[in-house]
Amino acid sequence: MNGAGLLVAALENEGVKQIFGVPGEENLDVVEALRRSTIRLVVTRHEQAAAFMAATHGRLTGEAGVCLSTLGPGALNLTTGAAYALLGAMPMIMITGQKGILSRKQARFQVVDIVATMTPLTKMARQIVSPASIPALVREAFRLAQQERPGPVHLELPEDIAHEEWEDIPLIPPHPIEYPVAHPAALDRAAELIRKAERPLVMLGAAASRPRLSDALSAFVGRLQIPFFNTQMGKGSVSGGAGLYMGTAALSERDYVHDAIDRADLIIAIGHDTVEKPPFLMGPHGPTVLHVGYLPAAVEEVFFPHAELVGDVGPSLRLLADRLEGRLANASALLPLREEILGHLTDRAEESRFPLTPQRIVHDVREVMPEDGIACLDNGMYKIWFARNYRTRVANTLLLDNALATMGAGLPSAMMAAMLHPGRRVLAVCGDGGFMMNAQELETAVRLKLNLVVLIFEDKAYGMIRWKQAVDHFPDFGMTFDNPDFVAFARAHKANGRRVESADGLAPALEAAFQEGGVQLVIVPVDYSENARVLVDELHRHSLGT
Ligand SMILES: Cc1ncc(C[n+]2csc(CCOP(=O)(O)OP(=O)(O)O)c2C)c(N)n1
Ligand SMILES: [Mg+2]
Repeated sequence: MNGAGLLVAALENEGVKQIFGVPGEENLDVVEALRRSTIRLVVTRHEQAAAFMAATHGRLTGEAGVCLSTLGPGALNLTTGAAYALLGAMPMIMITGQKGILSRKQARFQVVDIVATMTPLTKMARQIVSPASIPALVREAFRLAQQERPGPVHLELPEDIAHEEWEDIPLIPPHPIEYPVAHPAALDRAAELIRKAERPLVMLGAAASRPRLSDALSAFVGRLQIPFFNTQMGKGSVSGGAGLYMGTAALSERDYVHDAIDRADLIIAIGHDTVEKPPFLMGPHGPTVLHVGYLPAAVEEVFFPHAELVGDVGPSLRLLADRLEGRLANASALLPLREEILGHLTDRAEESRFPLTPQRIVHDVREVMPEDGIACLDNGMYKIWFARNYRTRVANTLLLDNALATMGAGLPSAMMAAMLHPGRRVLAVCGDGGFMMNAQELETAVRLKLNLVVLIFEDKAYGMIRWKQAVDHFPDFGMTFDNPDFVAFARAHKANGRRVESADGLAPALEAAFQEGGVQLVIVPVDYSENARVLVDELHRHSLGT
């Protein structure tokens, strides 16, 4: 077997079912080994999309997704995806080609030091220098990518090592790992803090969305009856309409949910990852914060917990609840604020203005999406509206990126969700800017026969930056553009497209798109004057108490 064959056998050994990417000539031995394997090669139209898809596979399953590229230019196109997976804690393996390392028949043509490029963007970046090292290196790569805190790993396979014949080497079988549970002393200290709290509040952060955690979190919240809010990436991690949800901290301060946060004397921050835009700002007079996580907390200017419960989060929370269940007199002290906070989120949700308000769009999307439907967001102004206003009841049903916050990931992440969950409704939500950053993948989605609706917010602008420009009192300048005819664009890709022409037209358009199946674009004109009206003026007045 050659090096490529060994690599592909090692990937099969890890349970890999598909690899996304764009091969180059340096990968041809790998491509040939894939052809003979059980692994499907899914070519995309840009490596960045392949990386976003592989990362989303890791995010949704806990098992690393795999992407592939050639050397130099192709590998460089994976870097944004690497950063997306690194900041977002998504397990992913990137395999890139390279010219031969034992001789240099093409001098430095296309040669870039990709291992050095990937080093700060990954948990590990290695060049494979001998087929003999492949089984151990691949096992190590998956172990590192998947274990807490998950992230990307890069392996570079030079073409001569890929081609080199070697004896068969035994593969290393993977095994499940249970993490250690929090120390009893830490559990006692945490229980004491919570018992003494007068106004406790639970915060669910990004790590709360790990696929394996959702049942344990729901049980914890249900047993203790402490109200909770979540960060953007912690959204949906408690299932069921627990009646304890207080809102999502999409902004760092002054939003309605901060009425509860500002009054809390203890915040139990479960799985908070400071890659997210801060859900609240700690200061010298703020609440006590208890960090609960797989790993110790990172200390930041705005986040410096006073106590920590470190260990496997699910079992640790069960032990914590065992110490506290039925003994918390003040568990629900902040719950009376709930109605008022959530009430604001329905403002203008049914207004019939056209172009539509963002609140109306979020409302109508929720109507059309079943509880287990998955909405995958790109990055733009609408992300704040979805984070604040879209209610989730099933874990990982609103996928958004509040870590790298890159544009361009909405469509590829939705494609991956649609591949993993063919029986569920999957919606990509994009701006007219972000959609165009990976619009070429419509062809991939059609070729893969995915059922997928892409909702495009059309404001003919980089709306989010235009909003910030206005908030900061800069003149309106430089942020507008024109769009292609998106309906024709969809048709050109053998997909279908429809424009929403009235306020009442959105929900039926989405419903029809889902019913028809296949790849569907729905273009909705949006009125972003609401951004300043609500997110600046109204919240400012609210924070002043006027
Ligand atoms: C790759 C990338 N480039 C630039 C940015 C900065 N940025 C954040 S939001 C945004 C505008 C997004 O425009 P659009 O997708 O049309 O969404 P809108 O805000 O208009 O709804 C920009 C340029 C980014 N986050 N990622
Ligand atoms: Mg836009």
